[in-house]
Amino acid sequence: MSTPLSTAIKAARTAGELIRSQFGKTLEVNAVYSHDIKLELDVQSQELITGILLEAYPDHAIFGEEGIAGNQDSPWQWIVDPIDGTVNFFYSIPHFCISIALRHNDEVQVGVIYDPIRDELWEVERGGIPKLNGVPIKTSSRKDLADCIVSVGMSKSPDMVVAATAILEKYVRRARKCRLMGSAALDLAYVACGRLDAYIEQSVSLWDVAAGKLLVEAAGGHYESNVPAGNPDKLAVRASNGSVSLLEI
Ligand code: LIP
Repeated sequence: MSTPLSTAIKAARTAGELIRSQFGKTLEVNAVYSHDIKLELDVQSQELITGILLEAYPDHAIFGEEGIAGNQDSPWQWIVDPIDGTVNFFYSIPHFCISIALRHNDEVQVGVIYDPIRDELWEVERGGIPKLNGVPIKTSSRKDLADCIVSVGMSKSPDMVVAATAILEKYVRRARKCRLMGSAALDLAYVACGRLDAYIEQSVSLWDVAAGKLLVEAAGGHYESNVPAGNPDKLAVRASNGSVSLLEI
């Protein structure tokens, strides 16, 4: 019998096969921005995911980077990023993923993040054990910022690039290393399994972080977010391993 988690895993793996098959090939570009690119493959991936989710749960809502579908009045909402790290994908940088979350009213119940290049799948159910490829995970226990690796996301708008640069300037002097990797969902998955110790980004979308939030919290980490002034559709996110104290910016 399928469950929301098994359905999300099926959708993530199926979409992963699609985008992996196109990796490194010439891609149809739908839009180019100063700090972003939109691909037709993003749309195709979300259509594939939507078909699987609504076949299993026809009365649910879909809210994704490439649009909405299903019953928008449903208290059950799937939050989908069909390719998180689209610019990496377009430049053949093998660091991107699919992120799928299910929330009931405002509480995420299921999260799945899948990296189809490394074949790494992170999964979590609220109240359950977070796993990477079926093996339980937990955040790192590093407490001293000087021992930590901090990923700082560089968002899409010029003003957020300025904000992120200021954050990078502070952390690069105090952390062991900073990273800027281009996928919020993978950043959160890496915090959850101890590869990173913190992730900070000033302007991401709900679909970038919905699954990763549940994963980080279930793995023992700390996650906080707020809505940036004048940017109601975005989130400013700070996530950590739950042990290190992050700087007040
Ligand atoms: C990306 C995020 C990344 C952010 C990029 C972009 P997308 O999501 O994962 O953290 O810095 O600006 O928003 O657009 O590749 O799905």
